[in-house]
Amino acid sequence: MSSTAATTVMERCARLGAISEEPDRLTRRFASPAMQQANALVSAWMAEAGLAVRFDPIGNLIGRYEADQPDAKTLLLGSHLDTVRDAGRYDGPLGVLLALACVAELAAQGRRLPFAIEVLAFADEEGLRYHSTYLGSAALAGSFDRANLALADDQGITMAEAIRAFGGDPDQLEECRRDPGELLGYCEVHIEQGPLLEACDLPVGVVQAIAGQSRISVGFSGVAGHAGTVPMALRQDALCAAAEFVLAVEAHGRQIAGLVATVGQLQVAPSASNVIPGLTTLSLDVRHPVDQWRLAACAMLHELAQQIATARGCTLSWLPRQSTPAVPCTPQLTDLLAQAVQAQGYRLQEINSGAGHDAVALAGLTAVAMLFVRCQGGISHNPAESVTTEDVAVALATLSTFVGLLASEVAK
Ligand code: HGY
Ligand code: MN
Ligand code: MN
Repeated sequence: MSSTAATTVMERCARLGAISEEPDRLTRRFASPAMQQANALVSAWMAEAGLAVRFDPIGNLIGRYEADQPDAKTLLLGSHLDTVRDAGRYDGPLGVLLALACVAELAAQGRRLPFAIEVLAFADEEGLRYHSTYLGSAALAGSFDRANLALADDQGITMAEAIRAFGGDPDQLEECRRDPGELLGYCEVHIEQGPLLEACDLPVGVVQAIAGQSRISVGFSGVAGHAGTVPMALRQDALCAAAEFVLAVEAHGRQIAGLVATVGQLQVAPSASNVIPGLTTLSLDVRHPVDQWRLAACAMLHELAQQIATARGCTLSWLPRQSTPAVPCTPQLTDLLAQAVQAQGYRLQEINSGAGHDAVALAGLTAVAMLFVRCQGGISHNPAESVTTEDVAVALATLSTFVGLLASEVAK
């Protein structure tokens, strides 16, 4: 089963990878027309496999496969369909399509389990459009922050407007929330986005914990001026302040073991070659497996930013956008996943995830487990992201074995 199905998963990742907001690279943001197209394609594949398909008010796509009995609990599988800018085609979609392939196989065999399975295609994990993240999974977990609805994107469209335009309903987000009593747990398959499995020469690994992350919007406001007439000593150059801060972020990240700190976005205004920049806005992303180290690093960087701004006659704006704690995966579920890996004949490699995943939001609702798939060079958030069909086949066989082990547990 797995190799043919794995080939289908790869073909479908390629087809989804061609659905983008931009002509020459893969970018698919929350509640965008490209997400509509992707949802239409995946919901057709879900229906073809015999799943009952629906959308919830925030735009999550959900395919349900009923149990062998009414009132049975539900196992959630899946991942996200949104992407970063200039993305690879596997971060998110691989987990959705692999989960669908697993359920499609059960349906093709006419097998019903002592639990229902829902394949979830989450609406927003990356947070590209609104700089928050886990919007879809947080709504399903009941932890969605309604203040997000007022956030505006780069075009000034609020999240509430975007949800309505997408066909969702921001006033009904409560309906997305799932009852934990109805759930067995959530299992997500995702590319590793790191080098460990390749270094261990293993196709898959089992995630033990997911690092916490903080996202902050930082701004330096100085004085725009004439590049030809303002002496260097009299400048309040917002870009020089930002540049000094970016290097301070890198230096701090290098100093603290386990810490990663990144400035991924930087806008300059008014952005003219003969004008001293008056305003810079930048994104700060800080992560660590231990929350107090992450929070201490954010506090330290905030202080550093203020010192730099003061020394350069600039004012600082510091707007925390997100702070999600580190999340351990659930041992009971993870143990079954570990058994499923070993049943494929591979030794068990435990991994901590530096990347965030929808499992972080779901951990507030139900038991969670994650299976990582080797990706070449650990490259991700990059169009060069790649996996092999053979490794996808191992991941698919592992997920199917995991579902079978869980069914045996539930049937006891
Ligand atoms: O940024 C992350 O860790 C994830 O890809 N959203
Ligand atoms: Mn992802
Ligand atoms: Mn990602």
